[in-house]
Amino acid sequence: MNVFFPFQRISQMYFSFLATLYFKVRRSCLDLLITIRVVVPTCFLLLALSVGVEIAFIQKAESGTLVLDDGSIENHIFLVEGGQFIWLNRFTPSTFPTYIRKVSTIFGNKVGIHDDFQIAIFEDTDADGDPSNATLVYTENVKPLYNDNQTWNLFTLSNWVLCNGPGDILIGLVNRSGRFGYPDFPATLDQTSSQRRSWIGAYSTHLIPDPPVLPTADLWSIIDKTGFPGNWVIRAVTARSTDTLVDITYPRGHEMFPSGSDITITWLAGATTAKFMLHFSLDDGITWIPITKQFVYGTSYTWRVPTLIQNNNKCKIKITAYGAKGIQMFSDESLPFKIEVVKLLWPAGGNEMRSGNSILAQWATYETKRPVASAKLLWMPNSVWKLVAKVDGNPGSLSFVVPTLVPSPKSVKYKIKLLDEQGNDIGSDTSSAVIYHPFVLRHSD
Ligand SMILES: [Ca+2]
Ligand SMILES: [Ca+2]
Repeated sequence: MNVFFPFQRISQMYFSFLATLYFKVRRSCLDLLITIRVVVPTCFLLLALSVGVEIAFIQKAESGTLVLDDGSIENHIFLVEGGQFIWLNRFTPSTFPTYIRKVSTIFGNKVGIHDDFQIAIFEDTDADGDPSNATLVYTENVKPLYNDNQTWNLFTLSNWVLCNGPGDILIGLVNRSGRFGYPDFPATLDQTSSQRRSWIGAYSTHLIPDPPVLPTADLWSIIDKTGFPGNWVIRAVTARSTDTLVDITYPRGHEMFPSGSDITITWLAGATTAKFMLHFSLDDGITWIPITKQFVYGTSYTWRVPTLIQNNNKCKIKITAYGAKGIQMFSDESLPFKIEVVKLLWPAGGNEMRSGNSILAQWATYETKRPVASAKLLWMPNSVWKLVAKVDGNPGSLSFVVPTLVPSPKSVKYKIKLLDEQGNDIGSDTSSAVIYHPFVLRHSD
């Protein structure tokens, strides 16, 4: 017995231990089950709630546009002697607060692509239809992206502009490069019908104070009363809330970036956005290529511009915002910009040349896919590209004499083409038209 006693005790202890363990395990299983039952739905509920909050935020953004014009331009307005003026559209949004995100307009070809313009945003809360007592809330300086009389210049503002209302928002432009004698015809007017909401102001000094002041002293009128009834071609993109938005502030569109260079993409990020996915396109937004495999945090990213095999002016950036729980929010696309492998600096077009002239063609080369083995200069005198000269290596310039052509073309184009060891094209750039003057012999009478 004594022999077995300890064993019995041990076995008793053992069974008692097993029993305790069993009950403990059972209890902890139950606890676990209870925990799972309680915690899991709470998790789901919390997740659902937070996801729901993110979705609710998305619905709150409600983007809209402020538009008076019909999109077709019937007139271009400038001051008879030239000079700066301000032209504004009066909008009455149905809901406030309203954030102004982007302002757009169309410019005609009398405007220079390097001219300075100023966007000016005012609020007029008395809702009397007369913007004379409007308060300036925002200005931003911009340059035209396009001056072809048809492509919209869409300017994403560097800040979201909060208008608390009620009443009117005035969105105007000032031609800051305007000066005495400069017929820039900067203000495009839709005259198909008039909403009687477009205003104009100027000073006899030919200048507009910076920041602009309303009303101007010498000319302040609804445009209809000056003999030009219509609506300025100025629009705005708005939002009720910016919480879930992303707006790209750089690149803005129309920039030229050397192939292989670094640029810093920047954006405005809404309060509930947490992370971003960045893409680029080389075909005007038809297909998108990820810039990053992982989410990007913050509001800027340094991007190594891809090294292309050809100059490309259909490049775009897209940024998509996500909430902290991974819910996809809004996205924004830039306007198209250009990536260049090579640039023909001279003759670049817009100049003149005469047969017999000695010309030094010059080009700049950026990062190429493969080493440049040779370069060819071509020209198009009669709708077909013909070789002007070929050089070994990539000297960046070569000289040639302009031949005399019969019949004589009115204009010609030039092209620089870079070739690799195997003779494959690894980059080219074409000039715009160069006026061609033939060498003419005259006899005396
Ligand atoms: Ca029209
Ligand atoms: Ca007023």
